Amino acid sequence: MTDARPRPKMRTVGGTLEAFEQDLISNLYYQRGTTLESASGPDGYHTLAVTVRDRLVGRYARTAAAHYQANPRFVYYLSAEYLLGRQLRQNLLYTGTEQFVRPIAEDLGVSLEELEAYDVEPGLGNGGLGRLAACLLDSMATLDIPAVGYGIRYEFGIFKQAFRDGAQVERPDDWTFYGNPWEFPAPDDRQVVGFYGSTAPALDDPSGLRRQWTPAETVRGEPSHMLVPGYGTPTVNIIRLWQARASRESFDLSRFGAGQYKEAVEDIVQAENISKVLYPDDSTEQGRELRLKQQYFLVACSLRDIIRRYRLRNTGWDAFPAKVVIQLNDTHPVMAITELMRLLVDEYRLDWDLAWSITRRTFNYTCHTLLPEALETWSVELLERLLPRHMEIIYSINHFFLQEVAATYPGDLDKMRRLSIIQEYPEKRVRMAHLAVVGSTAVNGVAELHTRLLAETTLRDFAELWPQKFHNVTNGVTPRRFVRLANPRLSELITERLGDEGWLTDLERLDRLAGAADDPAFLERWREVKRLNKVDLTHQVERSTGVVVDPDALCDVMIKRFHEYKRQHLKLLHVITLFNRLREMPEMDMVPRTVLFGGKAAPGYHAMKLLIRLVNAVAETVNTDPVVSRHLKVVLLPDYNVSRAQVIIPAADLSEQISLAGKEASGTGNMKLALNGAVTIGTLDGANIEIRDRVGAENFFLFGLDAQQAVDLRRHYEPRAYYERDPELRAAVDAIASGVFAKGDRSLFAPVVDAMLGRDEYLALADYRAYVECQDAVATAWRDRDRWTRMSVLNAARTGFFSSDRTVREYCDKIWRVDPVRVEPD
Ligand code: 9GP
Repeated sequence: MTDARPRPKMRTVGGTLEAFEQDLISNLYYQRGTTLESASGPDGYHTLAVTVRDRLVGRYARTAAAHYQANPRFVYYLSAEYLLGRQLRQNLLYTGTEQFVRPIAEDLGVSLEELEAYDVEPGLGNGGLGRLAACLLDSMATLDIPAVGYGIRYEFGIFKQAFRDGAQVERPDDWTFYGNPWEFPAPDDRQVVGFYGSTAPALDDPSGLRRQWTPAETVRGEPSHMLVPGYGTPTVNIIRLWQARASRESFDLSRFGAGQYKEAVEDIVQAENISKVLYPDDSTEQGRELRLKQQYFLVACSLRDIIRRYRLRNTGWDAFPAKVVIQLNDTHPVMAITELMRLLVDEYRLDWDLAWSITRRTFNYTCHTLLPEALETWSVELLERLLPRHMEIIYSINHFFLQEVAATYPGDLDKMRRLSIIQEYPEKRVRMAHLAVVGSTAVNGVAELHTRLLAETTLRDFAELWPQKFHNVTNGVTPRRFVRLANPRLSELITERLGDEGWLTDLERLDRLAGAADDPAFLERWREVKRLNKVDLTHQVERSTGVVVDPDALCDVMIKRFHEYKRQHLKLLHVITLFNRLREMPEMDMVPRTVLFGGKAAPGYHAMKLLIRLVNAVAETVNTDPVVSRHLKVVLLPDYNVSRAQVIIPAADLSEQISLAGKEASGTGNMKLALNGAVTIGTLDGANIEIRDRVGAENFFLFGLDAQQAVDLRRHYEPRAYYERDPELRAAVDAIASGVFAKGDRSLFAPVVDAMLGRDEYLALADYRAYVECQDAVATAWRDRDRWTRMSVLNAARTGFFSSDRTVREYCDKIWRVDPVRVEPD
């Protein structure tokens, strides 16, 4: 390594620059077995990653020691997904080593950006639910909360999205292909999990409630962990991930010897399929069984690990709920309730009532949906086969619960039927949300409207029975990743204006920016930041789609999973309306816009895959039309993920949050976008309402039905009437039907038109006119540069409430009742 220029002597928590450089060289040599002269790109990345990671290891060791010493109450967060995003930049920032890397890399003739290209996003998540889990872990560490996240180490994650002829194709996300330098294997803590088999009475138990399960199959859970550092604190928590491995006996040596190679490894393949992918397609019986296997695998491994940890410092079971609080992230890990009962009653031989009291005091449940179809149920037949003992336990829990219900509502059979954990018709199924509510101390929704609607509709009978169980904890996002890392330019401007970086851990300090909204010089700089971010985005768009977009156009962004209730089709109707207007009046003075979509559709969700195809088809038509494309561009960026979000969000001017009111539990993209100065166009849904309350009605473009109006309208809704009476709407729908976006093929997108004119489940046609008018108001506001920039500044200034630090504090106060544990500083 050359040492051409004198470099400043720097010392941070990450050590000195010289020490960092030494460690890099030594890691390259001893860990990668190579030298500076012959190192490849992946060598460089891995060496850098390991060198940065090692700065966290000392902190992790001190955190573990402090936790051991304090023996505090721990939060154990159980989640099917974690959408962590790339780790390198985050860990450079959190260790204070960012400043070292640039000069060193410069000397070596390689840029940080080049190295970062090898930093792959862990394929452990899917959408808002998983990203929320990642934000909460970040905030827990930042607030020194003793916590462990538990999840599955999916080999292929969800999938990588590509487009072929505009259609989504799913490719495996082989995210560990080059290895994952951020992860530590922990083979000593492996667990064994059983499936199938039979149960028998425990001979010494007169109550009949204790039984013996003999599984027919076992699988090993191999743990590893990734470090979760806090920002501005030495606390480093972990996320523990389980990967399924066949038990040793699974390899059939005799078959292998006989040349039956496929058969010899059959059991291994079966076992390891459990952690292959996130959310395996559940449209087949096998797919459903695999999903349930995954869920049980996660909770069985995690609970044993939690008990192991508890027993390091505690004896007996009385203190268990005082030391262990388990948060169930949605219904996927809810089988943990029955598994803890099984462990306590069958294996640790506690009596049923004590076990139930411990269990109920240990668990809490966060519900993330309002869609009844998203509340999981499992067929009794499948459960009896896969987890026979758990099914018995569910029956017993339900039996005692319904006795309680009968005592509260004597003779009210209808109430019992509605509350029961078992749904009887049309087939017997276990309602996981009911099990979650019955087995938890606290249940929470994720935005005020969501919590209210849960209590009034989806979980109404439970909210009447146990009103004190229900809480609201509005979601939040981490400002470290979604402002500081994603938007360094804006962060610098904010820090300069506020005087220090305190806002990164106390986001409500952003409200002091409100005063700057009337300072023309500040507005100018704010605009400049946004413009530079838009230039970055245009490069990314061009690189991945070939479409050239204008950085000065209004950047109109809809980034989220494709789902009917989120109404990407409503946005598309607006786009087609603009297209039609421009075709009719080529000379019209339209505000130039780039409409940017990003999002994946579940592989089995055919309606949404067709919509993706339509978005791409409309984009192609718009972008190649010589007249229209002067004012309008449409892009669907492939493979939307956290890294792409970090480029799109800082560049967005307009944030599309247009779900039908009463359907989106919260949304968190809405928060990230507002914090980065995008103005929202949205309905009164999820956390939009709280965003609007804070930023002010004059800084938010509101349209459409509210939740109650939507329910009322649904009763007598006729989408065709809207179509008939609104010429622009008719023209937009007819354009799709005419085949203009499908090279004249009228049949390709006919199902989209049929769905709109037939049932229009999410009332897009009813909201169309209000939406288009609101978009016209957006365009008018955009023309007034100062007005728009003021709105943008005020959106960022007034959304500090939506920090996940505040969310975690609320969980701590209302639900977890845990205290921080301070870790010895560096
Ligand atoms: O759909 C909700 C989304 O509104 C919310 O922001 C997110 C985090 O709370 O959870 C999503 N829910 C799911 O992904 C599945 O229930």
